[in-house]
Amino acid sequence: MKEQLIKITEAFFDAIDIQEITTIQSGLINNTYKISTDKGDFIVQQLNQNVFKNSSALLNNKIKICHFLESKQFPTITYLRSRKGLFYVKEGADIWQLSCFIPSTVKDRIDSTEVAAKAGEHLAQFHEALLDFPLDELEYTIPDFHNTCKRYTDFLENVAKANADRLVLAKDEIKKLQLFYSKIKKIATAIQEGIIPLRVVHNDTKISNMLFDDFGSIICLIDFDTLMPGSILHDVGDAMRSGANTATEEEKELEKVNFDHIIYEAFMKAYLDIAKGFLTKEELENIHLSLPLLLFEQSCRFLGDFLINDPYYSTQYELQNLVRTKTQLKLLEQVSAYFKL
Ligand code: GN1
Ligand code: MG
Repeated sequence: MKEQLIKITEAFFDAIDIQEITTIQSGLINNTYKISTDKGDFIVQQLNQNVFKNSSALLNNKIKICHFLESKQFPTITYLRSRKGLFYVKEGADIWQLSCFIPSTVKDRIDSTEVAAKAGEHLAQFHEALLDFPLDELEYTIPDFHNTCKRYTDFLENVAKANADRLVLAKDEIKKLQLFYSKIKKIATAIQEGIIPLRVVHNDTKISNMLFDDFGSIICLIDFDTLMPGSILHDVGDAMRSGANTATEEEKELEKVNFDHIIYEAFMKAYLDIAKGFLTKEELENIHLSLPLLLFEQSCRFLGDFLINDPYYSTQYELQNLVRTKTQLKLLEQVSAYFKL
């Protein structure tokens, strides 16, 4: 690995001495490393081109948005240009990017109402900062990424072609998702029909994509791979899917997984204090559906992947995508009871 990383970093610097390499484990999609060098610390990331088939769309979106945020002095990631003047390098068929490492703490979940409020505030400020970014300058890096209706039909297709053993293991979860769809269909359709407006959103706002300082404030959001037009409901829901879980999406002991409504309410209050200034009536009326929508969608994605032997999400053990599904479904049940859905 070191030899490969030397080759990549040398495309950015004339001479560079890599002193230490650390693999960053938290993402499920790309390969990410932190390197400590004589020129400072950097993040080197290899794009997963099975997932991101349109790499130039992704690179365009990322760089345009980072520059736009920088022009507003809104904190963001800094990508470096290679010696050829590009924001990436190609190594064979692989695409790599290099960005400045930001000393910070990464959290999987939110542990206090103060942090919840700071996260809600930051997400609203992020959406607000992007209000005047022209939507038509962004490309769709993954079409239908948060099209929940399509995620559900894709899931049903995977049920139809499932591995027989896994189908038996997942029969209760499949039934739960089939029963729940009617509760989420209306809002999912309203998003597809544009009743809920399209805005520039992040689309992957799990808490581990927020960098925190020592005081629990957010330094910036990271992982702009899926930044594209979408609904703010997706960002709010995805932040709370991880933030308001008393455990993580990987927890095997389900009794540890619970919906923390105190964290949820603290986050939402801070988010809405700012966002009520720019959200439409339809967004405000439906904002409480953000979390169940995303929990449902994520369950369809994890379980759909499990049923066809995990081609999408990286796994370290056999039943991991089923475990992930169960954490999302447990939260979905509690959240539905909380909102009386
Ligand atoms: C993936 O990039 P990463 O690993 O943080 C996924 C998200 C899921 C998440 C679940 C491009 O995010 O949509 O919510 O896993 N990203 C993509 O942990 O599919
Ligand atoms: Mg991501």
